[in-house]
Amino acid sequence: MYVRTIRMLLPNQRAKNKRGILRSTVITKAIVREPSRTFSSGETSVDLGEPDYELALRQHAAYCDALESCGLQLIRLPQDEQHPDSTFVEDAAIVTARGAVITRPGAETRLSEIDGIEPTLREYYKDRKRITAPGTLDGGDVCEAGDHFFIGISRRTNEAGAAQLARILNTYDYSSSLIDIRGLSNILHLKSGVAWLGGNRLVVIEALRGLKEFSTYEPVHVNSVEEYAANCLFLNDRVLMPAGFPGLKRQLDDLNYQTIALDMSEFQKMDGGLSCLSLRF
Ligand code: CIR
Repeated sequence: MYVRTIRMLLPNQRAKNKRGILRSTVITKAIVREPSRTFSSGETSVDLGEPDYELALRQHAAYCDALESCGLQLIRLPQDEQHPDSTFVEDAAIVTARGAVITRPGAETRLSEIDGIEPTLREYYKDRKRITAPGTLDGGDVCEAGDHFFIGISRRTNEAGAAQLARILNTYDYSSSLIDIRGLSNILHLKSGVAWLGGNRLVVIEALRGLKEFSTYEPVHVNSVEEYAANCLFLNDRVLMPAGFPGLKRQLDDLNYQTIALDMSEFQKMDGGLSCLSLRF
């Protein structure tokens, strides 16, 4: 019933909801994968201690519940002990309304995660492209903002990978801009520092403020203490955000967004943001 209501309200992407927020394309599905017992041996560059596996499972379950409460049907992939970081499904593919792209993750240990995602994408996307060597690209570096995509060049995504993706997106009639974040040591991926909130609104961390690529957008600034919260997710009219960040929460409340706060502590320990736990389409 909830999903049908949104469809009726969305004759085009510029429609506004009753809170006055410009809406995005309706998302109906998400691919997720529970963390496996090897979760704590994944890649991480932060020093926040070892994740508690049982707590990570509970946090993941709450995340899945939140996606379902936004009207999404979940495609649940089995745990994969061979790939400790495979719960971060977002890095292995880019899924759009017009086609899917299998990535080529920038961390050696994550390269073969794509083999575990591709069979599922085959079921839903006739049109699948892929990033090829020497290109590397993590989905976490790709921020969709309606018909435009921001692509980060980072420690994981190289120039060749970013350029390949830009060309592929162009064939789907999407525009894109490349943003080099290699000088920023505090964020792993572009989406660790920027999120689209629908319409022309972006959540942006201090280090990315004032970029010319964002000049036509209305920024919602996240201060350095709350940086982790910048990776939030605008989904069917709501915003999923990490719990414990009152500054951003207040700003989103003031802008009339309906937020869902999720405890992400165990994923944060492994350098994971909120968006990276699902592939939404
Ligand atoms: C990694 O370092 O690759 C994983 N431990 C975390 C990846 C998080 N991905 C994301 O935020 N898109």
